[in-house]
Amino acid sequence: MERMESMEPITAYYTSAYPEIEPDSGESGENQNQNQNQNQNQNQSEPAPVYDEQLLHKTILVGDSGVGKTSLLVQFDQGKFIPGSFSATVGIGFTNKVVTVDNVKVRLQIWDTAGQERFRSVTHAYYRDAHALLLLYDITNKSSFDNIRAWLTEIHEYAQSDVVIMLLGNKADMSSVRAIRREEGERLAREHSVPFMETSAKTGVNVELAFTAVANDLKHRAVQHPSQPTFQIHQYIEAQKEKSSCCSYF
Ligand SMILES: Nc1nc2c(ncn2[C@@H]2O[C@H](COP(=O)(O)OP(=O)(O)O)[C@@H](O)[C@H]2O)c(=O)[nH]1
Ligand SMILES: [Mg+2]
Repeated sequence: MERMESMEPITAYYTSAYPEIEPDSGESGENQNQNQNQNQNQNQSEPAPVYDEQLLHKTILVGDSGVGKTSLLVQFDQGKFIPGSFSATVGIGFTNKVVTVDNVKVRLQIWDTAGQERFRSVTHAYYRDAHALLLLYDITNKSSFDNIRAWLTEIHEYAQSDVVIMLLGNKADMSSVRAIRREEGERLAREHSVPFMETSAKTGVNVELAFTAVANDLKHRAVQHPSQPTFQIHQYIEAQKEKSSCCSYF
């Protein structure tokens, strides 16, 4: 906890609109902008914002000790599973990852919590500037699932109201000793209106998808135009799951 408090605060910001330049209309950039401004004035509408690739999205992994937070991050970062528990010190700090969404680079700064896995021990400031939270339980460990409600209470109390939350049931490769059925995870997620999937840091199943879905949501929120429909993360996940249906069954 002390260590977390002594960390540099993360500054992340959302930018508003830039004028959108249409490619190859045969006019110079200046004229284009002028025309566009005229059009805007005529239409009385805002230009569609362009995503700023310098944005850094603070993303935090939370959940009980032993659910596989560090393993999940290592699998996403390095594409491998390193068996055995990581010592607390390995989990401290963050990993920067770039996820490409619709041809733009979405930068995630992923923080792995270690040693703060008991409620009320994660500093509140740590939640406050989070853009996304991946909340993990272990499908073989009932208490890690039961604690999800308490984690969510804490998150709703201290995180920004528009934080992107995703519930993950990890260790899906261990279905023979499963303690929590997938439907239970789905039900809990529905109750709290958060997206859900089962992952395995060991086999890599759905690990990429979990982070990509979050990156997609963050990207869409950053350029959200009031007149456009909001990004539907649930639908995105379902569509991606269908595409790779070979691998989402355990
Ligand atoms: N079979 C299996 N074991 C896992 C998985 N993820 C983590 N583990 C193991 O669970 C233990 C705790 O993992 P760790 O990443 O240290 O959990 P953390 O305390 O939440 O960071 C370690 O022994 C990992 O090897 C998984 O998806 N499948
Ligand atoms: Mg850890």
